[in-house]
Amino acid sequence: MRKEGRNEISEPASKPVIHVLTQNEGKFREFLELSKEHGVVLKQLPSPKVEVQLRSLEDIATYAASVALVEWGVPLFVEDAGLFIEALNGFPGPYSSYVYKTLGVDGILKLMEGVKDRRAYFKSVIALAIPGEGIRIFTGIVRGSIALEARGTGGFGFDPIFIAEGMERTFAELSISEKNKLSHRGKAFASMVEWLRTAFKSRIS
Ligand code: ITT
Repeated sequence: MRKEGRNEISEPASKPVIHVLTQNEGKFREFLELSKEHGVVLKQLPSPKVEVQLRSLEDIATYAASVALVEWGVPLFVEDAGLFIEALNGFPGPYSSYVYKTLGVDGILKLMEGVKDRRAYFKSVIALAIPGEGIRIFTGIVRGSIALEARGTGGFGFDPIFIAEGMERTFAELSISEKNKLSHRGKAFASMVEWLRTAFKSRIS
């Protein structure tokens, strides 16, 4: 069912409007700041992103975006993200949301006790859905390591235990804009906006 009657991305003489489905307020705050930096208007749609447990972030995001497109009929995106720890063969990866709710930050620190190889990365997969154009995927990765203990009060999820390459502070010790400059999410969002500007050049200023 189409809930709004127009494709807002093509509105002339105004900033492009794009919708996001997420129930994660930390994630939404980061997207909101990114959208301001990129000159895009972001609106949050009031329904949850459908969560199916598939084996890749790409498949999870694509499925959720397809369902949302049918429901809303407006240009929208969803994001599926995860923390991949090398010494744990990429765990929790696509299971990050569930693992955060069950094991949490302390559980991951416990699994990593005594582990020397602390390399890890965050990956963001954004699935953009545009009526009549289907689904397009944008990804971003930030490499780093798992801290020895949790530090910081900012951000969300596994931020207190992730240190990006070249940094000493955890993601939870950075401001939103500092994190966005380095993060998987910031990179995926920038790729999406770049694609939108090229694809809709005549319609987006
Ligand atoms: P939505 O599906 O509603 O967007 P979610 O929290 O379930 O919210 P994901 O399915 O993408 O989002 O879950 C990814 C989980 O991975 C998330 O709950 C965090 O625990 C973790 N995560 C992803 N990106 C993160 C980041 O930037 N910082 C810290 N943890 C992150």
